[in-house]
Amino acid sequence: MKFAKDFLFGAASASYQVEGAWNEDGKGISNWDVFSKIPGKTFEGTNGDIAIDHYHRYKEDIKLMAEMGLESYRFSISWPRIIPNGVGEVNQKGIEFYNNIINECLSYGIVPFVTLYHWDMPQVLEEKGGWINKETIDAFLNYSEVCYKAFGDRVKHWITFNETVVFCGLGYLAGAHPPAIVGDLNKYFQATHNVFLAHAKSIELYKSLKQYGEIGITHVFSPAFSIDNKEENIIAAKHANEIDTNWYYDPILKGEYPKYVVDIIEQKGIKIDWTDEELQIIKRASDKNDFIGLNYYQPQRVMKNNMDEEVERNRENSTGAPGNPSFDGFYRTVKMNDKKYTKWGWEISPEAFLEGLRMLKGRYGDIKIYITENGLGDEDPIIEDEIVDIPRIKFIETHLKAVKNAIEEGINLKGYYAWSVIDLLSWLNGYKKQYGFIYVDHKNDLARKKKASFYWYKHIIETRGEDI
Ligand code: BGP
Repeated sequence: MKFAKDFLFGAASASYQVEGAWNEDGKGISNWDVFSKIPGKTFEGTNGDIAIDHYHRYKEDIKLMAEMGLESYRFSISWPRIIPNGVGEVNQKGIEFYNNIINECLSYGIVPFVTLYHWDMPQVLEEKGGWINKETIDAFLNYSEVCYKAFGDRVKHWITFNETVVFCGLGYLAGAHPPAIVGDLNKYFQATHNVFLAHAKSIELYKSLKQYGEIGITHVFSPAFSIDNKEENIIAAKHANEIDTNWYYDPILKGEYPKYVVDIIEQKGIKIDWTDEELQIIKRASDKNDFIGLNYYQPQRVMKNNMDEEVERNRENSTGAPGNPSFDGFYRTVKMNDKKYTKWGWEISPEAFLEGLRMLKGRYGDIKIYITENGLGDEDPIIEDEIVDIPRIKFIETHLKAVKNAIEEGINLKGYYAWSVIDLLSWLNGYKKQYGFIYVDHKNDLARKKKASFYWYKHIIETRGEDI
C-alpha cells in the first residue's frame, strides 16, 4: 500500500525551540525567556535566546525542507512576538516574520500547519496568573483572532494548543515548566479547564470567520496498559487512562468531562471555577473540531502503586516514562524487562501506538487524526563527518508502519509529522537530545547538515511509503 495523495508527510518545530531572536524586532518577553534563566531549571542552563537562529535562517531551513520533499511544516507562532504584552498593541514585525515563513513555505508548495500555543506565553500574562486567570482566555481569543485574520487567507490548518497535559502538569504539579508551581491540584485542574474553554471559544471564533480551513487541538497520546492480567493493575491502567487521556480528550471530542475524574476531583475537595455557561460553550464547540492532533512518543506501562503519599511528576514521567508513581499516588509507571527504551528512558513501542489508536477509535469514533509529533530523541552517531542516525530511521519506519496498519483498519489518519524537522532546543535537555532530519553544528556557527534520515525521509515521501 502507498499512502494516499492527500496524506500529508510533514515534520514539526516550535517557536521557542528554534527561533532565537528573543528580544528582537519588538518581541515581548515570554514566560520561557524568564523561566529558562532561573538557575538549575534547564539542562546546563540552556535557553532559547538564540536557539538555532531560525528567525534569521528560515529561508535556508525551508529550502532544506523543500529539498527533503516535505509536504507540510508544522510550526508555532510565538504569542509575545505578535502581541508583546499579551493584550493590546500588535507588533507588525512579528506579523511580517510569520508572513515570511508562510509565504516561503507556500513558494515551495509546503503546507503550513500552525500551532497557536506551544507554551511560550507573554510573561506579562504569566505574572497575572497565566492559565489560572480567566482573563488569559480572552487574551488568547484576541491573539488567535489576530492570527486568523493576518494569516488565515493562506493558513488552512490550525492547532490551538500543544499538549495541555504537559504545560499544566509540569507547570502546576511538577514545577518543571513555568510557572514552576509544585503540587497544586486546584491550579492544575483549573488551568486545564481554562485552556479547554479558550480552545472552545477560539474554534467558534474561527468558524465564524468563514475561512474554510480546518482547526483542532494537539494532545499527548500516551495510552496506558496494565503490565499483566492482575485485576488491581488493570484497574490502575484504567485510572491512568481516565486521568491522563479522557480528562483531556473528552471535553474536546465529547464536550463533557469524564465522570470518573470529576468524582475524584470532588472527593479530593478540589474546587474548579466552572460556570454552566462555560460548560455549555465547551459542549457546543465539541462538534466543531475538524481533527485531533496526537503527539505519540511512548505508552505508559502501569501497575497499582502501593505507596500512599502523593508524589511529584517530572518531565520524564509526565509523558509516561517509567519509574515514578502518579501524582495522586494511585498507580505507578514501570520499566519492563521485555521492552525497549531510548537513552532517555522513553519506551519504543509502535505496537502500543497502534493499540492506542484502536482504543481512541473505540471511544471517539471516526474523528480525523493527524500525528502531529513522533520521533526519537537520541545522541546521533557521527562517523567520518556523516550523521548516521540509523536508530531514528528505524524508529520512524516502524511507527509509519503502525500508521499504515491503522489506516488499513479504517482509522481516519490524514498525516504524519515527525518531531523534529531540524535539531532544536529540547525544553529541559538542551541540544544534547536530538530529534531532527537536519543537524545543527553548535561548534561551527550553527551550520546545517543533512543526516542519513534526511535522505531516507525524502525517499519515503517520493515513493509514498510504498516500501514500508
Ligand atoms: C513534546 C513537545 C515538543 C518536544 C517533544 C520532545 O512534548 O511538544 O515541543 O519537546 O516533546 O521532548 P523532549 O525534548 O523533552 O525530549
